[in-house]
Amino acid sequence: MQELKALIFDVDGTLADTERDGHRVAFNQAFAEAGLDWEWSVERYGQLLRVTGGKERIRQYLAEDHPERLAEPGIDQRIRDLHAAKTRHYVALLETGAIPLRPGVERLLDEAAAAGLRLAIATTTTPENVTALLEATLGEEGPYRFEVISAGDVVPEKKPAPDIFRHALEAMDLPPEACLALEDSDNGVRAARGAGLTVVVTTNDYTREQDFSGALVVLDGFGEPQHPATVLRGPALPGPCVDVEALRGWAAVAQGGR
Ligand code: XBP
Ligand code: MG
Repeated sequence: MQELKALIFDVDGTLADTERDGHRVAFNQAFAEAGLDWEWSVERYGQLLRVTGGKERIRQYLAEDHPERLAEPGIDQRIRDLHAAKTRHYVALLETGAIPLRPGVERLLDEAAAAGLRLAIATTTTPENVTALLEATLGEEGPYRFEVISAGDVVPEKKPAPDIFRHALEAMDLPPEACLALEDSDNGVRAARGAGLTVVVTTNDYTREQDFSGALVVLDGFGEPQHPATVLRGPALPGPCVDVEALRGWAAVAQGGR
């Protein structure tokens, strides 16, 4: 049996609830700054989240709501400029400390590191965003807790393509059987499964109703000893929250013939 050696974390929606009060707000700030009257409501943003990647999301919005804009000369550069402004606003927002880690994340990172598990990140978001989130929540050393940060345009195709998880696996020189992926969305589950990984899902407000049939286990969060997590589907939790013992147990279940 292949022993569990590493955890590969998604960022947006998994490490922190960044989308509604972070990315969405920053997109709207970038639009307003550019003199555009585009405004993404909480609900509209939920629909647009089907498309991963900020530049790709702006393009999808234009295709749906302003298709004539896509034919304008220079539109590709316009999207890149809008997205660069959005990243600037998003990083500034994170630096205010407005977005905390989800409950249980810091505990789990500490426990995993203490148990000798290797830690990596596989995300569609821009690398600067990951660094800013980890520094704002875990301090200057935050990013260094992860030996690999695979992010954004480093691969040609974003989730649900498996490329970003393959990128992280290659960087760690580990087979997928030695790792677990921690995700929050159906796009993320498809990407991780495509790379051969077993997936543990923690849902959030935007992803709760999605189809997680590819995941081994689905929970409502990582939980804390005083605030237990609930398993929504899959094998039971041995204790009140997701810890190294639970992850090792699930990795063993996955090896047992999934
Ligand atoms: C995250 C995303 C990202 C962020 C925005 O998906 O889809 O696009 O919403 O980031 P996942 P950028 O959690 O599955 O990685 O604007 O930097 O692209
Ligand atoms: Mg996510």
